[in-house]
Amino acid sequence: MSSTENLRVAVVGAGMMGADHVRRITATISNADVVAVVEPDEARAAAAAALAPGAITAASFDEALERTEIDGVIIATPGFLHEPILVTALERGLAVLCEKPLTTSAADSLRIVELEQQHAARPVIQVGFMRRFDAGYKELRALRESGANGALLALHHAHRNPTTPPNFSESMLIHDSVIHEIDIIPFLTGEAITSVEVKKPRKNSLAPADLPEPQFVLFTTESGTMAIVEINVNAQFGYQVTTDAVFESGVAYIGRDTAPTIVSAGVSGQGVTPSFKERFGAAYDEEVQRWVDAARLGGIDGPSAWDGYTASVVAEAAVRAQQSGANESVEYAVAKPSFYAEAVTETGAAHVLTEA
Ligand code: ISE
Repeated sequence: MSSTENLRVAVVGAGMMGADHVRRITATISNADVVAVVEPDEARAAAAAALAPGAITAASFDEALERTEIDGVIIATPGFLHEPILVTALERGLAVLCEKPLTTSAADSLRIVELEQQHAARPVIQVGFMRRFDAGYKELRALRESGANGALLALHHAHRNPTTPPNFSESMLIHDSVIHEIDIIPFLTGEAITSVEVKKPRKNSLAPADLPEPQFVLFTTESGTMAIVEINVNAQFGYQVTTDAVFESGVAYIGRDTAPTIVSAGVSGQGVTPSFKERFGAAYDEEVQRWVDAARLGGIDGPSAWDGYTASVVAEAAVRAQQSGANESVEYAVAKPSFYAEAVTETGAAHVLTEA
């Protein structure tokens, strides 16, 4: 495509995240149009397409590809449905922004990484780890890189959602939720995760009967930095994601003051964001804009399929740790291919191309 034309985007999956991306591309960011909403649920498809004048609705990705011209695809279906869409997109030479997780198994993610190298001259799949675009996480990473407070010793993460959707399973605590920390820990520390352990405190009686949570997931990185994640997805009160970083000579925290302080009826207090859409709204806007701008030039500007693969390996070890109660080591099957090794930007991203 010419770099002066808008990117023609298909959004696959019109649930909460997919519909939000349709709105974002249409109303908030520039240089892209939603041309297709792919969603088997007709009511959802129509509701999302109504946000994007001119977009068609289709029950499958193949149908959308037959009916309209598409340059890029945002994959926002549940994670276990990502792989076939990724394969089709690679075969068709499309730009891809794939919501997390890349896939729900390390073997499937590795297959995607291999397929991408066969089909493309450079990475074309960006993975939707939006926290890398959040101002707080970027600042924390810069603080660690500056060395101003010495080495980073430990991280405390709280990851709290108000409730879970139906059928949210124990392994989804990892694949759907903790996958964000699995990506952000290497981003913050600059190191790979080497082992993981899970502890389960007293169960919240307000969580579904078959969902033992909250849980504590403890990760260790190459140098011995430890990161503890409280995953707590039936916390009732709202959405909260915080990180406290413990350095040798200081502590830094992010995520506590993301909503305005309200003074009313004799009380002063801070609101809590209702969901990830608000907590990470600005990060999603930046993520999608940067993907669009890179995709129009044939590149990506954010986490790659390789980052998606390494996260899948750690997630699999964490699910093993949920079951075994043991400290599970993390083994990466292959070393990072040179295909993925290019200049690193502020978001840990590679493959940003510039206009000729
Ligand atoms: C959801 O899918 C997300 O990606 C949110 O960021 C995360 O906090 C939540 O736990 C997931 O279910």
